[in-house]
Amino acid sequence: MATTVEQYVTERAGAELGSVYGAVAAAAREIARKIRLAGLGDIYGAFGATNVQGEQQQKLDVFANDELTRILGTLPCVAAIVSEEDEGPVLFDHAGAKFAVIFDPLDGSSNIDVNVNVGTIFSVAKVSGDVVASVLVPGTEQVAAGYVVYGPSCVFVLTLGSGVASFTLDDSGEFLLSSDAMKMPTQGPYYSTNEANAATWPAAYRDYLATLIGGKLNDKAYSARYIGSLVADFHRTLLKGGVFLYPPTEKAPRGKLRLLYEARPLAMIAEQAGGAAVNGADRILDLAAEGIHDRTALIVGSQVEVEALQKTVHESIGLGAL
Ligand code: AFP
Repeated sequence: MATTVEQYVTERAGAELGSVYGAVAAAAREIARKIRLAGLGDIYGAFGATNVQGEQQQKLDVFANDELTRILGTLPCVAAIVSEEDEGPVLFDHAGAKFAVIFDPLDGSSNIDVNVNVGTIFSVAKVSGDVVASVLVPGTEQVAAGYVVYGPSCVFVLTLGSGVASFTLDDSGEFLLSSDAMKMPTQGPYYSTNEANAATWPAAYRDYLATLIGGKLNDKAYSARYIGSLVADFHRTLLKGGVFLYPPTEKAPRGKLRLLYEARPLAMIAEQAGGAAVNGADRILDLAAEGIHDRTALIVGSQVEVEALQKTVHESIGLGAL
């Protein structure tokens, strides 16, 4: 018998966390259905409002956020959800609840209208006392993480802090185990970045990219791949190896991506698959957040590429060897 997401998590981490993953899977199934049929309903395009990040909300952003909030809100073990789309946490009146679920409901949503992969990214934190304080602590305290990529097939990837597994949505609406013990290659064939921003990156990042393009990192020949949908770019990097980088830019000097909703969950998955994730100088999972919507630079991928980038950044800021 094939294993569902909820069964897999329940067997390894108990029924409460199993129910959280079951709820995310249920929401993802609805989101996947909505995306699949998007062209047939009035679902493409902007919702007509901006979110707390100042970005145009797409109709599917709103649907995905509502769906996750609604389903997770029914679980007695969930104290709160913290969403990229909301200004603050949504608290539930569940006595003794011990988890907060932190998510980007639909990442890469500007790609929806052109039928390009998008995704849901999430992590689970333990709540003790104040919800916000509980989620600002370094990412090493995360209980678990995962993402769903809505692509040619719909895939749910998760870590419970010990390895990475993936599940594929079947025709009956169940995510079934399709790959256990996933490993990221130690050095990959791809780099993935928005090179149009390179002129305003710190020089160390330009030097690093020139090293990759010049075949000077262990004589490896690289190809470029960039979708502009983090989940999809990360998923390829996880499977094939290489590096995804979104460095600081003039427009976003602290980076564009969100520490809580994007960088931390993917960093945990990358590390659990044998890869690495840094903000340039420091490991992503060691960073505490100042606010729930903090942004960060993100360099994530195979060990060889991420270590080489970190070394280049350290040298550029005079930190010396790692
Ligand atoms: P949207 O959700 O607004 O499409 O943003 C997507 C995203 O946060 C992330 O998924 C991509 O990696 C990144 O932005 C792409 O940013 P650029 O368009 O600046 O390359």
